[in-house]
Amino acid sequence: MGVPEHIKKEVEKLRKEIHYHNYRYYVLNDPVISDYEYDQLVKRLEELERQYPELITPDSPTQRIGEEITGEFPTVEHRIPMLSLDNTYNEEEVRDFDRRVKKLLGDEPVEYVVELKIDGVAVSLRYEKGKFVQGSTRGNGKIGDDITSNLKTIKTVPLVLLTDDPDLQNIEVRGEVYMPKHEFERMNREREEEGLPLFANPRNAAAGTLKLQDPKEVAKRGLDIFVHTVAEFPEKVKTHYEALQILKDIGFKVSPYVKLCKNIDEAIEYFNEWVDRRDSLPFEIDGMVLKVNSFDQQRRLGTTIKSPRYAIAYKFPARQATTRIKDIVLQVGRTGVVTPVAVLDPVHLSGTIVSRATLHNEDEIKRKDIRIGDWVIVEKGGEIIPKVVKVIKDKRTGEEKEFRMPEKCPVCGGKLVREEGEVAWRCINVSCPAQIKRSIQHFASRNAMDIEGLGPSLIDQLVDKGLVKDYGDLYYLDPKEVAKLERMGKKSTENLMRAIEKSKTRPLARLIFALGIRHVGIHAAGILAERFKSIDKLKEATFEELASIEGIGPIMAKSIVNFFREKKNLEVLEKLRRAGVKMEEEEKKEGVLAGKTFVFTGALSKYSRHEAQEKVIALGGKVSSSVSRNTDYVVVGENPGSKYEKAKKLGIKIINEEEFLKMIGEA
Ligand code: 1X8
Repeated sequence: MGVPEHIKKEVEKLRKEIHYHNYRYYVLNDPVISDYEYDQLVKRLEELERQYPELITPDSPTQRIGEEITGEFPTVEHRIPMLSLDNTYNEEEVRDFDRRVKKLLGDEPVEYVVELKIDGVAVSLRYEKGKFVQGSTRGNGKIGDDITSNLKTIKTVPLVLLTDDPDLQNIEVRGEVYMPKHEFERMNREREEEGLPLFANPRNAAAGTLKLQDPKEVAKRGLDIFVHTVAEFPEKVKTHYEALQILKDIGFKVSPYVKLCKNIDEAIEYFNEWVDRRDSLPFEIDGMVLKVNSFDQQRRLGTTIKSPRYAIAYKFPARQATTRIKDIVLQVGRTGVVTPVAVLDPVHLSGTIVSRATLHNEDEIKRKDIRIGDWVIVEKGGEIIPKVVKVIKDKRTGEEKEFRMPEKCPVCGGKLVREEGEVAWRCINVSCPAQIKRSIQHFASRNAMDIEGLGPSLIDQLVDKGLVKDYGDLYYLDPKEVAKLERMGKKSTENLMRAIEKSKTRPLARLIFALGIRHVGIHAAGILAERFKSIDKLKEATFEELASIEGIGPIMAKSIVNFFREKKNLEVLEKLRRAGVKMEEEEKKEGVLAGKTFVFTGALSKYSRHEAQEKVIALGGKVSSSVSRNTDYVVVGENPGSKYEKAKKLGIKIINEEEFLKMIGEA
């Protein structure tokens, strides 16, 4: 009886695919499917080859063990093969492993040690007479690269062992070299600045670094190692768990996250714990390793040519998957930043179903050439929202559509603006529902209109109940409606209404700040109030006029012009005016400190630094954070800083708190 024709076809197809993906991954360093999907293909092929051994050929991808050697280093023949672990992806496969183990051992109880599976590069370290003599990569499992000098640069690789035990002088240990996440990020930042290609992940970065022919450069890259195995342990050591303790005692870095489990249930429980914890580690792990604890049992279980029968890798759920982009939509954040988001054909990822992925911004879409209809690889990293890693261009049909950034906000219809030097498009309509809570919070905040009692939870209720649609509506609130809100009694409603009323007469500078024009802080608002004296004048100001004002500059000028160009913003301003909010500077107060620039240093007793600055601005003065020849007064409080010294040096007039209070008519 021969092998069914459709099986032969499937095997052939699988081999072709796997060869192709090997090439993409190892040669081009540009995979087009996720690791998980790749493993599934290999698994299926292995399964069919087990079922029909007559189909196995020497060139089947299953017959090649491990990676290629580089050819640039001397090679090392491993005295004891460096095996790889069988991967499992779900609880059932892990329980199958447990059943297999128990069956082979004649149903003895089995303890497991469960450890982190470090996502790095496997290495072997050989010690003779207690000294580090040779370090190598796995290579193909039998022969690897001699990378002794590179490994010596890793500070956690002991050069001499911390023991005199004669049984431990000549040992070979196995471990995983990795690059910590922060080192990876730092290195990629540097590479970006130098225009070098970036590493895709910390594992690739570690592998690339170990291949360098320049140990000095390797030393700079912050590699580290966890050691987890001794190739051959002396007879007297009976368990893997003990062995780990000994490794630690004689100078190796051993992962602290190791659990001795009485049975497979405990092992699975520990695995599950790490599914959620993994992101809290400073290095990447891609699963857990389960090992039979007893060395006697390990010996009896033995190994296959490829992997031990006493250990498996239990991999975390895939964090990458391939799917199709159905559409690209815009999401508006609380600050008005518009983020393009891919709407996906729903796909399983890390135990959840993902149907959206962030595309970051317009430039990223262009850079990755992402189009609607594209097949893509999505990945869930440490962040909550998955991202699109890359487009699988081979799958393009020609039907894909390029994405054009819309001109209008999808939430409110306001015109989107993109400022020079920024990647983000923004909606600058202060009444845009996506931003309204935040814009009201800002409007009511202490340095703006200072509406006491109007905090975040009340704003939430006002907006959610539809009582306000922008900050202008605050001045038209019906007290009867407000009193119905949660935690709002008669008294607190009265207080709120009074605070709102009181805010109508805030100085112009505060109102300008309160509007929430991007880049316009309280300091700039003071300059604008002094210069234009009313909202109407400010509204009429041209870009050139604004940009020429000292302390404003082109970015702010553009932002101000854009703000008053948005029709919806003008409508809100009209609401403020009709409600009686003061929209020009009062002549009488103004001028007391007009034209004078103040710098504060040290702590004042009556007001906070900020409040004192507010006073100056309200009285027409200016505030600066540093002393220069343009400074008129330096107000010195308790424990003044270097500004005091600078003021003395430049001969600027120095006054104390009392003199300052006199100046503003409060002493
Ligand atoms: C590979 C790994 C092992 C361990 C951690 N991370 C790995 N990548 C461990 O035992 N803690 S064991 C192993 C292997 O045997 N191929």
